[in-house]
Amino acid sequence: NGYHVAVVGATGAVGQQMLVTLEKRGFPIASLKLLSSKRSAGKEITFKGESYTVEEATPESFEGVQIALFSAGGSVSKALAPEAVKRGAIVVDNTSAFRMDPEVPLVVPEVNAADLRGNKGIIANPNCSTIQMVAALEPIRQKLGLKKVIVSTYQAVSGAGLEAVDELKSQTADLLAGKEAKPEILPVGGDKKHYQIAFNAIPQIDVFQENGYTFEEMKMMNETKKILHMAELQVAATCVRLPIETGHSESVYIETEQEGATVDELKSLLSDAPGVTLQDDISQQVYPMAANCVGEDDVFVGRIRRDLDQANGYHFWVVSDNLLKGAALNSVQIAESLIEQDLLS
Ligand code: 11C
Repeated sequence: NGYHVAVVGATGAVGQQMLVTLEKRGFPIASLKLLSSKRSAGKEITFKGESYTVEEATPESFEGVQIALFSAGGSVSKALAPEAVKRGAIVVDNTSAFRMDPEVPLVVPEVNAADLRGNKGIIANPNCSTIQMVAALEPIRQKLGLKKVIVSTYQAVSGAGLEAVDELKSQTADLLAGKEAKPEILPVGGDKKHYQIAFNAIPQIDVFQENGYTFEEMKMMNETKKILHMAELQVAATCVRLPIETGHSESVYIETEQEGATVDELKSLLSDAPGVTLQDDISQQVYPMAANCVGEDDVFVGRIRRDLDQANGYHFWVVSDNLLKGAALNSVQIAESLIEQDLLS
């Protein structure tokens, strides 16, 4: 009983968390295929006590697959997601390959699960830093409306993959041992220059665009408008990488349509919101922190304040595990929502 499932990119940082999440949530699996690039094929992975050999993903791998969770990079998704769909699978794609395609729903189930109904086989999982922000914005938008969002991020290296995590660890050890740092990956694998991430803050995530923003910043801006169905929303992002292994943090400033809501009203909206945990008690120094969100499913919100000049302005701090709600968990929740809505044959 259950579904024929494939995980593409099973050996990566997100792929590993997809398997953890499928197991933890008891996702109904009739059969499981673990797929990867040629380089990682042949590796053994244990799932629910059984050993699986990772196979190289090819178009034929998707014969008989009903749901394919992709997280192996944009080029793999572009090449193989349509092949999977051709063979009858529904694809949940964790890359940026199809997110802005008007035919492709971009979904955070707590926010816009209904968008799944229009799918044509591919569903996009948003960027991690977008997901945690919209989960916090939606309950506020529903009650108070939303005009403007300005966000600065403090992002963990696992967003850039396991090699970036290794780079942070080895660089930190080298520097503490008095050796030279040898940056080879961050800020972006294929870019012209690489910078030290240990003991640093790098204001570049993903490649620069012609307008001066990075692609990560543009993803946050464009994806937020699409998920909230608000093309007119004013959004600006600044994305920064910090020497943190896992857990993205965000400082968010918003202006609502309605003026004058109190901080307690915002707290109440957020504490009732699905997938959100309010951690906000400054009298006890309670606020969300990256180190505490690792392995947790929720989006944590705290430090809620009214702007001192702007009657409809608010500031808050949003933290979540970028590999879970930011990626693997949200993908599995999309699959669960497809089942709930009877959209998986
Ligand atoms: C990061 N947010 O932290 C990125 C990783 O578009 O799915 C996710 C990239 C993406 O580096």
